[in-house]
Amino acid sequence: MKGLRKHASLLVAGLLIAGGALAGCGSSSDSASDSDSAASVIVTDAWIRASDGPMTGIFGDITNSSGADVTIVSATNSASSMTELHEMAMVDGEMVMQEKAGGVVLPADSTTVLEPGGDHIMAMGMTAPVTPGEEVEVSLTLSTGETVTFMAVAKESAAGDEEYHESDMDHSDMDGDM
Ligand SMILES: [Cu+2]
Repeated sequence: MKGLRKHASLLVAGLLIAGGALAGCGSSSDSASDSDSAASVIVTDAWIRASDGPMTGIFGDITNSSGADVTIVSATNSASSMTELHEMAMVDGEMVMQEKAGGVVLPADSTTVLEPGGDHIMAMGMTAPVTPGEEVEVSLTLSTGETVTFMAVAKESAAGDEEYHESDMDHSDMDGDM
């Protein structure tokens, strides 16, 4: 009996670990074995706004070459305890950022740009300042069950401070490579 119980609790622990990778994505079951699409979503030119905290934005170009829409359902990063997917919205005549319901959709065979003034990844609850040149690891969990991990390099940017006022969207110091 003892042995059986021990085995059962190990099994539960294993399921919890496996389930963690799919958090927020209840419907995808066996897509982790679908290696064909492993590299179908690629992040380039990723950067994080250098900041003393408590929160800052993460940006980049995300290319989905899979032929089907894919959704970023959640994210994590090494610079903060909490990560949200944000969008800009007009609230009471002012542009503010808010959590994007349902995640960020990456349309099939196209590149989605995360940039100041648009959809972005938000590092919240930073435990230490992020200084220019520093690299932060970011992981995205996709609706396919895949995880995409990349490094974002910290850059100074005056573009859109955390409130992202509409008039702040003219950012000349960004090296737009698109
Ligand atoms: Cu934000």
